[in-house]
Amino acid sequence: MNVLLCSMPDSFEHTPSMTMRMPNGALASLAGNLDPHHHVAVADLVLAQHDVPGTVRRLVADHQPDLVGLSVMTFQRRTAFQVIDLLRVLRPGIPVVVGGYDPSLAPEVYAPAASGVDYIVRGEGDLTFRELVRALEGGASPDGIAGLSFRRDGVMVENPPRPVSDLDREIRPPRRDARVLSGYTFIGRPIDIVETSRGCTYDCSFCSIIEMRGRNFHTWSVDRVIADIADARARGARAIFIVDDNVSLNVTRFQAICDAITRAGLNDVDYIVQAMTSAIAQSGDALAASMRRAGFRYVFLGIENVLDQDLAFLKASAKNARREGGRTVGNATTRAIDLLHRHGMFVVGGLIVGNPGDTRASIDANLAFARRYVDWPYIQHPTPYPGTPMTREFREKGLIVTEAVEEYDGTTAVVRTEHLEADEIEFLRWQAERWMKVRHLPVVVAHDPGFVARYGLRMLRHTFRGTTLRTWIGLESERDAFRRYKAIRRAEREYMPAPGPSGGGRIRATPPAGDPSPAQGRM
Ligand code: B12
Ligand code: SF4
Repeated sequence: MNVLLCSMPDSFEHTPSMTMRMPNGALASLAGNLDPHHHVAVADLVLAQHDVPGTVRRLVADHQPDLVGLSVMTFQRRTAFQVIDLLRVLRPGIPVVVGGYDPSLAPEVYAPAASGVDYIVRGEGDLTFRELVRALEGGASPDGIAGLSFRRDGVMVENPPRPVSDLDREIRPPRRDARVLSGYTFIGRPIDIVETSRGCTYDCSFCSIIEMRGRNFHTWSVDRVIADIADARARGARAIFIVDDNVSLNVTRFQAICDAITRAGLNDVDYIVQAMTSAIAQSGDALAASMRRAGFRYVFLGIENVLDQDLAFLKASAKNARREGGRTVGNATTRAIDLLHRHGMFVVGGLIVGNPGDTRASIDANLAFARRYVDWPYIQHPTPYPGTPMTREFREKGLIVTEAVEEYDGTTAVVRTEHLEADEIEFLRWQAERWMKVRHLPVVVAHDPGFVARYGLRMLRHTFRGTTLRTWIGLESERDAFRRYKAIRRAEREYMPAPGPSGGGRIRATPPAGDPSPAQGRM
């Protein structure tokens, strides 16, 4: 069969496509786990933001798919429906499969026949999708396929869930050669992604991972990880993002991976990873030194918040606790940052501001912390993704201000606090964060001078979009610039322009009639 797999084009404020266009790890993994005789084309539409409808048309014409699969995050839901509309115009009868976080955690949104979706793959998709394609090829019923929802007589039937996979035994390596678009980049370097494990045993209230797969941790062997990194590197990657949910759950294993990278001579690549502050702080110099030797450059730390009350709300106290002699002796964040800095790495500071009890002072405290300690801010607002415990709390407190999920991109404030309006929270973050980003520019110049020479001005313009000469010379307030920035963001979210004479394009701007609103169902 000809299978076309697409990820959605939508990106958000902290990952402007000019500097960061990453492959979606799910699609290459799905491709690698299909039976080898299928023709699979993987297309990350983030590489085609300038012309999504045209690219979809071309992909359909070039690959003549018998089946299309879409990977969807919640903030990409609206775009996904628009892409499905276009597919229905181009190939009316084609089976459409959706998977990823949004279809898994809000399947009811994709259930109405008007959604245009035929199959929903819930949770880990590699094996479910393989079995679905086998069933379609052989004309068999999808009845017994665990983890699948399928349409029968117009109604979406939900098969039982599939247990999480035993990675080494069951999940084959990704197929990067199935990608048909090019241009993945991280600040000018070709980038790829690698998984070494899946899952997490914590239960932070804002994170989708627990609802997605439960609390567990599964790993691949170090040898398989090194082979995968070597494959990515051989295909040209000079930056690699380790996308594990929480690689730092087992620091001994993580350090073994770092050392194996060095031994294999794969340390000429810039590595990026996300880690817990407690794990980094606890492991001291040994882990940090191994990471640096292996080429780790940016470490995203899930600091979440610097105030205890907020950490408690986010259920992120334990993962940020500093422990000595078996006792908690404070917060691990500054120690983790100090260690990473001492070993020459940069900290991407993940903070969440705008929690229910937040005041201007508590948000300011977090912004001041970021200003002082982190190299690159990755500050977000709590976002009510389907199925998270935090979403339930925000809903119960009546603090969610919009159900327009295309705004659920993490940097658009879609909830208010008990003391501040959503817009005010976003303004405070936006105003502070731009300058923190500018501060990191010299580091980027030193590492990637060619890229900065080419794109530096555009990067600055992007960071300060909304700001005009009038703002700089004080003829208008920063709030005017912020309003303009918000309008630009709204426009940026439109990836599917209105239909032209050739048809296609935006057919429907809102989710299909008959959908439960996100307020219903599992949100
Ligand atoms: C790596 C990562 C990123 C990277 C790269 C994203 C990319 N290019 O895809 C970066 C840092 C850029 C990123 C950014 C964002 N991310 Co992110 N990210 C992740 C992370 C850590 C791992 C995702 C991954 O690659 N996993 C490995 C692959 C193999 O697993 P998978 O994606 O789950 O895919 C499997 C199944 O879902 C399924 N599947 C997936 N798609 C499809 C499609 C089909 C057809 C089928 C059949 C099956 C299927 O099968 C796959 C294989 O088993 C997750 C999870 C986490 N713990 O935080 C968050 C996560 C996916 N991100 C999330 C969000 C919200 C974002 C942001 C919007 C904001 C933010 N929090 O940073 C931005 C926006 C991204 C953008 N496009 O601009 C949310 C999504 C929540 C939701 N309900 O939508 C998650 C779950 C984190 C969370 N907050 O809980 N992210
Ligand atoms: S530690 Fe990270 S992956 Fe684990 S539940 Fe918390 S935010 Fe999610």
